[in-house]
Amino acid sequence: MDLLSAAEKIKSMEIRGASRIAKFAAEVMKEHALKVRDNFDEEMMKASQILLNTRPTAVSLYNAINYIMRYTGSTPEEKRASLIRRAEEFIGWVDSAQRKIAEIGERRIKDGSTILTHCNSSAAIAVIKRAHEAGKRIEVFATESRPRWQGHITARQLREAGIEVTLIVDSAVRYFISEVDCVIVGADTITANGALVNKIGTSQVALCAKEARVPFIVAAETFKFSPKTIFGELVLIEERSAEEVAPKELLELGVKVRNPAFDVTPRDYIDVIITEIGAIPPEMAYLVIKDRLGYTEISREELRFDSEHYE
Ligand code: RUB
Repeated sequence: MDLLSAAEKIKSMEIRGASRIAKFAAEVMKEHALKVRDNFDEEMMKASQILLNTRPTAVSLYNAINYIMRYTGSTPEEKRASLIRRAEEFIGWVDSAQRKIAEIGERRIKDGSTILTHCNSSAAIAVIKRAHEAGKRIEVFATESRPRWQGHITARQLREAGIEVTLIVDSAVRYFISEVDCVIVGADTITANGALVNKIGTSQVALCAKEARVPFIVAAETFKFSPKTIFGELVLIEERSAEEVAPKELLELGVKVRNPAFDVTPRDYIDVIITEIGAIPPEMAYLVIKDRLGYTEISREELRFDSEHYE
């Protein structure tokens, strides 16, 4: 597949979900590296920027590109081999992290639980499926996740795994929260101060969960933690088109629409973040970025792409 069609697949959300986007980008970078003949560094840099320009919020894409672009070597052949190795390492990281998260997260789910999830997170679903496979009797409330209905994907995936699922409208979360034992969601980005950036509506779910004293659990691989936030950068929230929300007739009348795809849940609403290196409090986000991802103030220059590339 050529680079531009790959980028379009991410933009149009044919490929969506933070870890799937990152893994896909790694595969595309690898494929592209095999095709590049001259000016290897320059061409790979261009490819990185094209991919980064697709969707701005999920830091997994940024972390994938940054990881892959730290290839070494002096000849084009050495560089290509190093880049391909790093892309494969990243793909392996995605797969193994999710297995580990499922294993750790499953222990937090009690037999007989009702779980609520929002949007469609492969990490959250991996935890839920693992609990089901361990023989726990569980039920899931899945929100529709307007305007793109990712909740339908979640409901289908869980049902196909033999799990009891009830689909609810996004605004019914508070209505049902007293029947829920825990909330599990995924992450697009975790900031240095432990806040969660995830599908629009997540923070309302967290608010309801806190009010009802229902544990709010996040399933997030460490490549969802944002090194850029250590340096004070804010996470850019993607705003998508009005057509996703309103029919043409309304738009033609001059009705305005705002359609942010993500929102921010402050760390006080989060009980635990399940990562592949353990179940951690959100307050530990800074250490994950520093020690696990290896970013310190000294390595600021390691961040080869700054936010202007997103604009
Ligand atoms: C998807 C979304 C998911 C996270 C985590 O948004 O918000 O909760 O990406 O998913 P979109 P995963 O559909 O707009 O990409 O755990 O699969 O990485």
